[in-house]
Amino acid sequence: MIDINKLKRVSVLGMGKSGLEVGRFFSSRNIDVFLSDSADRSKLQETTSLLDRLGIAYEVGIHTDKVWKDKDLVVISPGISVENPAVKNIKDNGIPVVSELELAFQLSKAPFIAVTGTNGKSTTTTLIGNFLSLAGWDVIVGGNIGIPLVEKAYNAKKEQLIVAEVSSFQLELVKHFRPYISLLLNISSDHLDRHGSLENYLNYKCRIFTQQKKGDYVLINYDDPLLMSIVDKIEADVLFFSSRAQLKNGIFLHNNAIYYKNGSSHCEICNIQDIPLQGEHNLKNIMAAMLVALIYKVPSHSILESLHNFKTLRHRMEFVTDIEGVYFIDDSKGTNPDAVMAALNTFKEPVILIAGGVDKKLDFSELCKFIARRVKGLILIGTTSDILYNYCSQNGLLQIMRASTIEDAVKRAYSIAEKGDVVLLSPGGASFDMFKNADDRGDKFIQAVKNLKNRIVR
Ligand code: UMA
Repeated sequence: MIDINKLKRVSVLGMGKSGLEVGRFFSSRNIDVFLSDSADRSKLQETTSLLDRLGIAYEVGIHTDKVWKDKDLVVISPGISVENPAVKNIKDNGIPVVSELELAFQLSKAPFIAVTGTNGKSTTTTLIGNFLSLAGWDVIVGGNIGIPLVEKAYNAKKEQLIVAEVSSFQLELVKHFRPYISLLLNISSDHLDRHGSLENYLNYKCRIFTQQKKGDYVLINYDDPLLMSIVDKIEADVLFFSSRAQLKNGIFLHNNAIYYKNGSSHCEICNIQDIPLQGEHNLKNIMAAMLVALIYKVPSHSILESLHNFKTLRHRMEFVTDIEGVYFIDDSKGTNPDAVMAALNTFKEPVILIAGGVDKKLDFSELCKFIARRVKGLILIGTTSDILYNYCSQNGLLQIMRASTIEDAVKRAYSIAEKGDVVLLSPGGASFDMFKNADDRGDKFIQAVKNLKNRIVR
């Protein structure tokens, strides 16, 4: 286990959100810290001037041996794979490597509630945070959702609760990570460019419960066959959630109401008409979050009050505006095929889909069959344009256009839209080909829609 009082010299690989936070954490505790980032100096100007101001040492453009020489520990940013030669070199030289998640866990007195899955992680993490804090718990929400945890976890008191969104990237480098409750929401193809196969991706996700023991909880989606295939590996107590089956142990949907059953106790939590979020996928996210709230004995009325106050997260099925009766929806965080299908399933209206992005080596054949059946038109952006174009046209979709920029995509979508249609940005790929990240892509989409509206509605 990491003893912060014994750490003298540490380094951090990657100077993004996570790396920067870890650097500041160690530096403010007078531990000699060194940061290393392989990107060009020109891309890191803001970061390097901040590090200069803070007096933190760093290198850019390359990971040299300075990263591991005379170091007690190296913290690896989530975006850097364990297969990266720099990480292998550090390990080969016998220096311990951890992810920021593992570091945060080891330094925390507060228990962790950890949420993973391919889709719905941020929504479920936020819901759990909301349910518990409205019921009076002192909650810290963070992790992959965009809030590094190390500083908050180190300062947390044991009565507090840490609700962490956890990615497969962060789980690559955990060792003792043992949440009190872990949630596995769903598994479908994602990040295969990094993990190589669906099996490897699933194995990394399973690390969320490897250290959990009886008395801890693992909450599993009963409707997901891949997740059900790993239940036997779990030592902790398992509870299920389902929108399709009536369960003996867990939370489920039956006759349009949500029920909780545990042994002989059985109660109705609410009717689905009381739920403001749309789509079966959201119903499952809500049930998973409710299970956590029920473990902490949060009363149903408090869960419902919290649900009513829930605001859609940024860039996740976020309503932008309407232009002459055409509705624009931003789902920039829909970065894999399942997310796009879930997004399309929430609309009864005709949809013009804007999709495409970085290829994460995913199989788009099922998605394209679905798109061809479901959408009125498809506007393609980014590096996966060709793959999507070929599959969708083979499946009979006639209205397909390519766009060079997001502005162009918005204009083309509007040109074929009629009153009552929905224009949906749900890319099904990562954003780094054309944008800084998914937030940047969403922001630029919103801006493009607003610009178009200003030109049209005078
Ligand atoms: N870098 C190197 N060497 C390399 C590769 C990258 O130095 O070989 C550098 C890059 O030049 C860059 C830095 O590493 O400067 C970026 O680090 P990072 O990719 O880990 O990004 P952070 O800004 O630190 O954000 C990370 C998570 N990013 C990823 O997992 C890719 C964020 O999740 C997370 O919110 C944040 O830490 C705080 O915990 C984002 C994400 O896309 C949202 N996650 C994936 C997803 O949700 O699908 C897993």
